[in-house]
Amino acid sequence: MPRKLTYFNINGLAEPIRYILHYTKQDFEDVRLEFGNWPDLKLKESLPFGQLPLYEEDGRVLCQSLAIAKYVARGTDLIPSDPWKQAQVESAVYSVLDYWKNVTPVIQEKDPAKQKELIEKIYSETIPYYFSRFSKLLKENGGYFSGKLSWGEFILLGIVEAGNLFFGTDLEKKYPAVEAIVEEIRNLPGVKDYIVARGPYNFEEIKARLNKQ
Ligand SMILES: N[C@@H](CCC(=O)N[C@@H](CS)C(=O)NCC(=O)O)C(=O)O
Repeated sequence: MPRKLTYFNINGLAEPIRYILHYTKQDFEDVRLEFGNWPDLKLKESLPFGQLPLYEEDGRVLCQSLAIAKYVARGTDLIPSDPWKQAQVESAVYSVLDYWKNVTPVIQEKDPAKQKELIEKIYSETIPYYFSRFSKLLKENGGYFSGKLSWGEFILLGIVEAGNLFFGTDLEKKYPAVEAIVEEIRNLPGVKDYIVARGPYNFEEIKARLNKQ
């Protein structure tokens, strides 16, 4: 079954999907666009909502990173069988994305002084607010969002790493429960090899592009 995931050559919203595909040993074409070539208007117009990631399988297309992540996790042990646990995972995932919605306007801010001010607020308010709650959820549920590893913790890892790339730090270090799950997933078979093969991301290119706009 040919699978294709298209995104930018950065971690962002696609990395948890890449991690799940590698962990669950599903072959896929990992298409990475360079920021310098975006917007590719022809491609953008062909996308269901003009944005990436896009997942393709057997001629069908799917957008929205969470829907894609959950779809590629189906039929694996990453989806809890109990409906309540499934809902617990989704509740956590939506909260992780709520956190990220606070960060994206800061990444996109072009005025350096304003961006500095916004980063300070993210550090003093947003990160402590959300990360303390992610920690609490993980601690209350045996280190996971619903008692065992699910696609939800992959989303958390992806969003933590996307923030780390932008802020130039390791946000999880101050939150041991978050750090533990992040490290657990990074060391999973499939994921570990992928990270080694992939190497680190470089945020300079995206910064240069955002500054040019
Ligand atoms: N809710 C969407 C958001 C997708 C999104 O924001 N994609 C961004 C990259 S992270 C994008 O395609 N930006 C380019 C553009 O909008 O032209 C998802 O989760 O997939």
